Amino acid sequence: MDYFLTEEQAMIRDLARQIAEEKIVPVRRELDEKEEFPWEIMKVIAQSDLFGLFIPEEYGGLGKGSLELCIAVEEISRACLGVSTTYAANALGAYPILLFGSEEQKKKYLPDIASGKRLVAFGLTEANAGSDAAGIQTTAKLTGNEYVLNGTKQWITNGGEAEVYTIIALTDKTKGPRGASAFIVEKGTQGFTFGKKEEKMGIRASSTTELIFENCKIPKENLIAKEGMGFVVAMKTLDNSRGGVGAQGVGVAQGAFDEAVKFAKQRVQFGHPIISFQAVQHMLADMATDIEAARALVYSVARFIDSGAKEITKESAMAKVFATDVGMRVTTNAVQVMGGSGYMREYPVEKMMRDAKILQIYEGTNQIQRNVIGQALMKKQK
Ligand code: COS
Repeated sequence: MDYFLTEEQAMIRDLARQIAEEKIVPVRRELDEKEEFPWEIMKVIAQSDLFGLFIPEEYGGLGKGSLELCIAVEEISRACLGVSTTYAANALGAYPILLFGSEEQKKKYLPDIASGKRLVAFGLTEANAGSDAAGIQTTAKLTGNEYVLNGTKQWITNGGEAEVYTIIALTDKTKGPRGASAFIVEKGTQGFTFGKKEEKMGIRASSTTELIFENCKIPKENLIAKEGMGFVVAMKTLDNSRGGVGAQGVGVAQGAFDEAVKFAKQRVQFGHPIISFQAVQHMLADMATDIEAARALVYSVARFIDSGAKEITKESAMAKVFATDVGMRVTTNAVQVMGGSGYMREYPVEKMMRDAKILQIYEGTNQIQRNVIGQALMKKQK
């Protein structure tokens, strides 16, 4: 399918594909087995300027948008979702500053994020606040010129490895979601430590840790936007990043599909390559159609976001839910097409299937995405 990418967008795709094939594919199995953070690959991505894709030129980025980011995420995801999670979560962490930061905050943080010098992480989730994001308990109390943070964030992607953290905490416990505020916290700040590194089913190259705040004092200038805007900052951040999770679904599905087709052409049973059997052809046909539909939706939503549309909540939820369900379905069927070989670690599809599962869970479960779409439909009818 021709998605009518500009010359520049095609160049970004080719560059990300080259990095994926040359630098990620050869090491993905080892990174998965050793649960090793992909620093070497992050350096290559930084040298290629891909961290700055969505950051405006005035802050050292390339001044591109969601579509370019989705294209890069998709290509990296084709090779390894663990690596692409690290890359995409960096954008997630940067969005609160990009969308709501003051001029000073943007000047201070975005150039280093664009160059890949400093990784970012987004801290919303807590032990008792996952789908119910408004249920957070971490507090931030203004004392003189400082906010004092107390609480623990859980399952934070890039935890421990990132230098900069955008954190949602309560400045007024009595106000529910309207009592939340967003902050920038730097690694190394006194009272800010990391808990255990999680051992995961998939995306094992990525780092997932707790963030622990114990009387952690940060300058009051590190408040993003205004007190009480934290929940909106978080929701708008997720609105902008969920399309990227959809792109991860497209990428991992494409990666698994390519392996399944290659295998089905080579594997001979009953005297014929298994791709000649209609049962296998039908599975591959559904997989190919799913992938194209998911890519078309993800690119359309990214273009919609880049057009400057204000209301993107429903559409980004649709891209996330559809493309990540495709990611799970296609990787599972790739294992099925490849049979016993697909189940073995010698082939990459078992890892892709393990990795794909998280896409239906993080940045809002796919059940929550359907709630978000449903709520938007209800509002429209009023
Ligand atoms: N953009 C702007 N504002 C939004 C918004 C959005 N996308 N979604 C909600 N809000 C606002 C609402 O308008 C409401 O504001 P008012 O109080 O001024 O009316 C406020 O935020 C609370 O919204 P709501 O009542 O809908 O909140 P709920 O607690 O019912 O939950 C969902 C809303 C389910 C959408 C939200 O909690 C969610 O997305 N959960 C999943 C979170 C997630 O992705 N977790 C993964 C960890 S982050 S990587």
